Amino acid sequence: MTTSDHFAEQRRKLANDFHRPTYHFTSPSNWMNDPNGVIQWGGKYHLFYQYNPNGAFWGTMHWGHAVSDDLIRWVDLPIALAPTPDSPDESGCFSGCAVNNGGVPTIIYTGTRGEHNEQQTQCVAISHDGLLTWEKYPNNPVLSEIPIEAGSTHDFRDPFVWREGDTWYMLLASRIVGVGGTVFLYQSVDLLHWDYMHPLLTGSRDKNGDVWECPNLFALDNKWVLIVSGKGRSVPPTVFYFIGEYADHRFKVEVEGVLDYGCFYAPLTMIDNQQRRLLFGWLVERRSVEAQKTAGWAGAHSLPRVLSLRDGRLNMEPAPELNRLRGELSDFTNIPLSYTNKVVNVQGAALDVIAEFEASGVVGLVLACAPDGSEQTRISYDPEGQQLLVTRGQSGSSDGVDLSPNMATHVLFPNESLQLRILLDGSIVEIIANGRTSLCSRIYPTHAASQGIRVFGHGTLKRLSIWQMCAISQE
Ligand code: DQQ
Repeated sequence: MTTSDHFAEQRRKLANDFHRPTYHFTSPSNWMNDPNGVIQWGGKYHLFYQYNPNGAFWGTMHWGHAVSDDLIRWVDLPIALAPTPDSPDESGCFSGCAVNNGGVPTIIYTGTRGEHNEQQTQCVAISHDGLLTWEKYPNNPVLSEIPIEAGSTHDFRDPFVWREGDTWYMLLASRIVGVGGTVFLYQSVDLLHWDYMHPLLTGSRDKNGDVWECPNLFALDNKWVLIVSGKGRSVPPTVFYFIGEYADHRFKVEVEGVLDYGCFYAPLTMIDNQQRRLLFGWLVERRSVEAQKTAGWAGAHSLPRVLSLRDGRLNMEPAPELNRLRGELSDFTNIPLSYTNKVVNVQGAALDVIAEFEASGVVGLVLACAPDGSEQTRISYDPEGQQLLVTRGQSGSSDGVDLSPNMATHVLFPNESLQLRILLDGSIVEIIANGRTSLCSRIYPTHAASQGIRVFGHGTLKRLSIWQMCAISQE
């Protein structure tokens, strides 16, 4: 059986699971997490991802690989990186990036050793056959020493590399013990010998987490943006962004924000040949490991988002290529709302929804609703409290599933209406409000028939457009 037949077979076996997304990328089966090494090569988009081929749980990290002509439909390729016994990545090939080094596709990633992946060093691999197979640099690791100011820690990972003139720069995510998450800046002329420069930014432990992971630094609309994933004792895993000036290899923060208020984590960005800065994130499961193992798969990626700056804030729009998956449209305008739920005569578990509200009080939508309303997920906005809320108490099974509400602060400008873009796909609910507040959530309805839609609130639903979405896989 070829690799592609094998992956197709795995996808076919899971195709009837109505929690599994149909138009978001997920691995053929088993566990996946962070996007890795996203790069455009020869016109095609390559997506790598943290992958455990041994089951639907985190461990033995490999790099899965998929390729796409259009950013939306992905073809599975063979595993790109696997741990090599008795080597710096013998326990795992952790996250990293891919760059074009004078025509040579090059991956820079973190190799781990030790039972708890506690030895984290930076490794290089190159491809001679157009990104299909990868040869690890024989003298790996290329960097193993953690800067002394970090203190006593083993967190030292997730290289993000870019080029300025003839010099390569790299950020590595780590922590300064007792202070907070940090990103260390390095430079190199050949991607193999790295000189440490200084911490580019260190967060506050209480606000941004004890440790940072998966950094990104890039120019955007005349500013620079740093994105990090932070976590720790007082902070659940959260993606933070910082906008500011980057000059003389120092970063001065002007604005900071939370990139997502739900289950979106460890994003990676790339620039494509249309000069778009694209962001891919991991949508974390919100059910027990046992439930994941029973399902046979875990993890998915967000739809790629195009980043821009608007009014000094980070703006995110799903890549317009997504519109090619739109099927039947149901369109409504100027629906007067009453506080009780009004049934919208549309059903679906794979939907792209645009809703625009003129809110005089709390307004919202109910999705994934059972015919009798016994199961439902409520998305509401309170203009007074400036809060976007996803209520999951009735979303479905309570067996090992997180039913707690998701909340985001969302401030509307004077006279601005509430605009919600909702991408519902099986267990995935991706919400972007007015292009700038992101809240991704996971739900696990118990009935395949929980597909109804209702609207409610005080005010007017000026526009409601609902597209049925086509699946991206043949299986
Ligand atoms: N996931 C990887 C690490 C990274 C973490 C391991 C973030 O490289 O720090 O699977 O989700």
